[in-house]
Amino acid sequence: MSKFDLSKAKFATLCVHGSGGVDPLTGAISIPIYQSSTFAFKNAKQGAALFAGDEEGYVYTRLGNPTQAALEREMAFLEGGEAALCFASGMGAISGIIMALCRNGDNMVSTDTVYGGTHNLYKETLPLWDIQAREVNAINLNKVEEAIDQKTRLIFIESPANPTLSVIDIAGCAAIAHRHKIPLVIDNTFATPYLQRPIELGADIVIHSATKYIGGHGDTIAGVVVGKKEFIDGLRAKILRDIGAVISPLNAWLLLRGLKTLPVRMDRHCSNALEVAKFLSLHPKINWVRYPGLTTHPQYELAARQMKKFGGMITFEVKGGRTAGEKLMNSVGLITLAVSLGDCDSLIEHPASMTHSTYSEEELKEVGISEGLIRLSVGLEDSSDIITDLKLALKKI
Ligand code: LCS
Repeated sequence: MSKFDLSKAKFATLCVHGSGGVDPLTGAISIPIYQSSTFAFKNAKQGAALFAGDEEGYVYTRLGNPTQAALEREMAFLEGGEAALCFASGMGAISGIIMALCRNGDNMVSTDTVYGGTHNLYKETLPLWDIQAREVNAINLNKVEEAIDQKTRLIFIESPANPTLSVIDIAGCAAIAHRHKIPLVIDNTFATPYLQRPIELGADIVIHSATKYIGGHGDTIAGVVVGKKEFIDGLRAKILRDIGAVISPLNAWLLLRGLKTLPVRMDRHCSNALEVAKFLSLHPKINWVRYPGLTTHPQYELAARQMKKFGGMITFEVKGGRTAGEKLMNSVGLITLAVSLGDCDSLIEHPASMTHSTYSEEELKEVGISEGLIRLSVGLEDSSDIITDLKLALKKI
C-alpha cells in the first residue's frame, strides 16, 4: 500500500482524513470516544515521570485525552497552525486566552461588535481582575492603532462579526499588532477554516465557538484555540489545567465527526444564504439586508478578498421595525426561533433582546445593532423551502 502524502492534500480531503491518524490501538477509522477520566500508570516511577513532564502520555482527562488530542491535531491542521487546544465552550476558550495574555492593569483592544457573551466578559468580568477591554470600530484600522498603549497585550477581532456581519481587515490588524509586538487573536466562528484562514493572513491565535459550524449539528457546546505550539502548551499547562473548562471526550468526538462534512455543509450554507439574501433584498416588506456576499455589503470587496465564500449568516430588518420583526419570528414554521447558529436547521433570533441583550441601548446604537435587526442562520434545508417559509411569514405582516 502506498502512503498518500496528506500534507499535499486539499482541504476537503484533510477534513475526511484528519491529520492521517487512525486509532493506534485498534485501527478504527473513527477515533474512539475514550470515555475515561483517568489513565493507569505502568508503575509509580512512570506516574511521577508523567507528572514531571519527563514522559509523554495520558494522566487525567482534564490534562489531556486521546479523543481530544485527535481533534486538536485536526483543528491545528485545518487552520494551518502549529497546535490547538479544546475547551468546554467558546467562552471558555476566549476567557482562557485573555487569562493567558493579560495581568491586572493590562488592557486589550477589541472590535466593538462581538458575540454578546464576549461583550459581557469585557464589561462585567474582566474589570474584576482590573483588565480593560477597549472596544473600537475596527473597520477603521486607525481606531485600532490609536487604542493601543504600553499595557495592551492583544488585539481581538471577530470577522464576520456577530451579529452585524461587519468584515474586519485581518491582514491590516495583524500588521498593527505586529508593529506593537502583540498577538492578533481572531474569532473565526462565523467563517470556519474552510472559508477563511486567518493564520495565512497574519493572525497569531484563532478561536472558535466549535458549538457552531465545526460541530454543525446543534448537539454540542465546545471551543477551540489554534496557535503557536509554545503558546498552546502554556495555555494547556497553566490555564486549562486550573480553570478546568475541558471538553468532554464525547463532545470532542462529535466535533471530529462534524469536521468530516465541514466543506460540504459550508458550501450548502453559503449557496442557501446567498439565495435567501437575494430573495429578502427584493422583498417589498424588507428595509435592508446584510450579507457579506451581496455587493451592497459595505465591505463586500474585503470579504471577497479574505474569504473563499461568504458564510451562512444574514441579518435584515423588516419594515415596521421590532414589532414587525417579532411578528415574522412568531410566524415562521420551518425556521426555528432559537439562538445559536451554524446548525443544519435554520434558526432565527432577535439580537437586541437575545444574544446581544448584554449591550446597553446606547451600545447597541453605537455598534449598529438596530432594534429591528433580525439574525438568520441559514440551514441546510432546501433553499426553496426556507424562502417559502419566509414568504408566508412576511405575508402575515
Ligand atoms: N464567539 C462567537 C462568534 C459566538 O457566536 C459565540 C456564541 C461564542 C463565541 C461563544 O461560544 P460558546 O461558549 O457559546 O460555545 N454565540 C451564540 C449566539 O450567537 N447565539 O447563541 C450563542
